[in-house]
Amino acid sequence: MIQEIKEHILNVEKAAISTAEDAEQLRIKYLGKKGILPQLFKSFKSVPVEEKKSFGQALNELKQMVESKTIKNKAVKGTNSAQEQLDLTRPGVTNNSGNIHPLSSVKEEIVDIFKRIGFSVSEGPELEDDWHNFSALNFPEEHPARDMQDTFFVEKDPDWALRTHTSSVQVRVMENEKPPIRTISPGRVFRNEAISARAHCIFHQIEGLYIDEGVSFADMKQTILYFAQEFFGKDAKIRLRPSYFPFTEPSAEVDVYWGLENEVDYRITKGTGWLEIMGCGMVDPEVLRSSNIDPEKYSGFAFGMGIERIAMNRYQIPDLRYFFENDIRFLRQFA
Ligand code: 2U9
Repeated sequence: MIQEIKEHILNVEKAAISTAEDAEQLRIKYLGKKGILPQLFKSFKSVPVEEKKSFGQALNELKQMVESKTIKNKAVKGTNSAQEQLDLTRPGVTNNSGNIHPLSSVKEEIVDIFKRIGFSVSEGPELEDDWHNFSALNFPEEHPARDMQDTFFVEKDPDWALRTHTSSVQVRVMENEKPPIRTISPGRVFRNEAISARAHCIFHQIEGLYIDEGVSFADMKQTILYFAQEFFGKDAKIRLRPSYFPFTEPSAEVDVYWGLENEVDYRITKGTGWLEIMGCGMVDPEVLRSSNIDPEKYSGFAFGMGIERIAMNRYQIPDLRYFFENDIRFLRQFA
């Protein structure tokens, strides 16, 4: 019996297999339901005890031989045509995968920095009503931002417009959640502006809001310094200049020290070394009250930045329009 198995092993070893069909034939002959191996396994019972061990080993050797011969040949010669067999001289298949848009990667980086200190991310509609975009944020009726020249209103219904900032999302958070609120809202915003190298009618913002008992101007400064050092490097310094926004009081513009070494053209820091990166301020008590948050009990700070502006600086992009043209030669540089 063992001699018979050894002959099978030799036969399988010698078997010439040039197509998947040959491999399948061999598999059926040995491993098929009525094949040689199942028959041999059946006869195992009648083998004398002292021969069982070597019989079993020989059977396993045969089985492995058949399996390796059939599987290997099926994979390599997965076709019947000799011409179509593996051709190692053929050029490789190039992987044409896309890459993350520079605005998305800058946005993700900023979002991650704030997530690390407990901010959640909130999103909301791009088409907004007058309340969430303007009134709840303390914009007076006659404020120029409400003007047709700055805002894309829905034709025939001036109560609806494309949001001009993502602060509207944060108004919705204030209406639906109780303090403590710590949230950032990244998103697309729309302003009726002439398109140029420095301005576009569509751009992206990230705004942040922190409301709790006892939140102070010092908390705001420290949070912004933390952001600047995470994003621009641990030596980054910031300075605040007084400013005005309807929704914050007091308000400030934030500059980060960028130095003059990177000043390839005078426009970046205008020769001062300081680069404007965002606006911020303490949330106006009237804004808290509009969303039913008691300003006697709670205070908060907010900030906002334009993602294009930060990305232009990070990648030294001279014209904001590149971000929106989807020119593959521009986008591939960020792969
Ligand atoms: C609520 C209350 C206040 C968000 C803020 C700024 C300052 C700001 C601009 C930066 C450049 C917009 O993209 S930009 O043109 N934003 O300077 N934004 S404070 O203030 C809020 C937000 C939500 C409820």
